[in-house]
Amino acid sequence: QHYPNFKDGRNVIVHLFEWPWNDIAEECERFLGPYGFGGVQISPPNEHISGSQWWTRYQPVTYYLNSRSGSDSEFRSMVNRCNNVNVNIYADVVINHMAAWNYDFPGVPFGSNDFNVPLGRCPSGNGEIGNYGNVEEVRNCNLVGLNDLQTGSEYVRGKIADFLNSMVNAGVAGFRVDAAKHMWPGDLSNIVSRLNGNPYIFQEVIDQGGEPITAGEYAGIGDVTEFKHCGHISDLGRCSNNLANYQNFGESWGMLNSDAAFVFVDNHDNQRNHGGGGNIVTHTDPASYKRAVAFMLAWNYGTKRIMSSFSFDGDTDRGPPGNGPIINGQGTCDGGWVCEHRWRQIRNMVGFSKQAGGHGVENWWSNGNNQISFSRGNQAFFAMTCEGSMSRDFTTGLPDGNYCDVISGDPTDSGCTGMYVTVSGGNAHITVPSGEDSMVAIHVGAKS
Ligand code: ARE
Ligand code: CA
Repeated sequence: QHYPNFKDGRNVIVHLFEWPWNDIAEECERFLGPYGFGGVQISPPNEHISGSQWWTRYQPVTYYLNSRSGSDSEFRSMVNRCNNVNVNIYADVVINHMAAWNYDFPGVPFGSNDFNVPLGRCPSGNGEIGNYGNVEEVRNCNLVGLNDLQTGSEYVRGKIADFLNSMVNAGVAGFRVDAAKHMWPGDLSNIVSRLNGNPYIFQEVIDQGGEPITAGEYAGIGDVTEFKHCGHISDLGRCSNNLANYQNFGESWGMLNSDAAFVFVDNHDNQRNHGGGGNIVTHTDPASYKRAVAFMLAWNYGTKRIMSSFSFDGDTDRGPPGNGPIINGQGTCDGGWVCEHRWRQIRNMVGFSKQAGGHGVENWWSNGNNQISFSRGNQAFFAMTCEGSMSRDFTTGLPDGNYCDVISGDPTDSGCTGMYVTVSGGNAHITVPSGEDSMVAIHVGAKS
């Protein structure tokens, strides 16, 4: 289904890529709950091949909830602790395939008659996907050697549904379906129909145009990743496409309907040039990245996910640092963990997004070029410049009062550690700085 089962008006998901379950539980209680995050996308929780590379998680061996991130009991404890502070858990599920080996997985069990290649259902000569223009090949052959399941079979569907239901029963709120492009929509929809409750479904389908399989084919089952968003929002972050052009950013740009779109700036693949990467802005370019994430969170399009990475210094196979994330005295991370979600400009825009809720974009203004502002109903107001600093009277659409700019600082009990903005008669004189944080963001949740 399309509804993420968010609690308490929360509406942003963070991907805590490769975080251990115990650390996620702590993070829910000490940070994600208080800052208004709606949920966490976790790395695949079931047993996988061994090895230090991050991508071993995408090679399942059994459906036991036992992985590099932790044991079955640690998993259950994490789900409970996060749920208790209104933060949902969304599991990344690898159900198109098993590991790249010999079609024998006794721990499920799956044998050679559960896989498309040995059953003779893959039309390519070598059992591999080579041609994304051939739909049958994309869906019935092996993706980079990964043993492709025959998801048309009653037995395979039942095993997958049992696996997913074991997590629903533990309190998981939804699933990221890995490699959904490689599954027939009818098979996936049958599996989803077997699930208990109403878990949120978001499907990974890389659709940049130019292939016969489209993201839209999956929109009836649940949300679908909108990869076109990554490039467009990266352009915005880098100030390489006029901000004024973003006035109608959404469906009319050839992207999915907002109701079905799952959006993000970068993900664990394209930040390291896997999965059709390319020109995507990441944490390695902080100024551009903060602008891109902030605009995504301020805007009213799609269900939003923030990336939280570990650094890999160009080594695209490198796995996570051996120890879990270390939180330093500034409240950011050390030990090789980037924790973009803890950067002030990003975490505070999560609160902005919660406050903006379902309110539409209003009071759009631009100088026709590279300076913009808009409100979200009468709840929140955002301004950005890619063209020097801007100082002017803005129509904010907000009730009168003193607001805290959550980009330059944090609201405190006594006021604000950053810039104050005074709204009077709905208007405010604001100076938006040029340079690293060329934005101002205020909302009624941070008003004195
Ligand atoms: C690893 C090794 C391989 C080896 C394989 C088997 O890197 O060399 O052959 O193991 O031993 C991840 C990694 C892979 C890794 C795999 C398994 O990215 O490198 O392989 O785990 O360990 C396509 C799919 C899309 C997929 C991307 C990566 O359509 O679904 O490729 N993304 C998901 C995950 C990945 C994960 C998998 C799927 C597999 O997010 O993290 O792989 O579970 C065009 C097409 C795209 C296509 C893209 C491929 O853009 O439009 O559809 O994406 O090309 O470059
Ligand atoms: Ca398949």
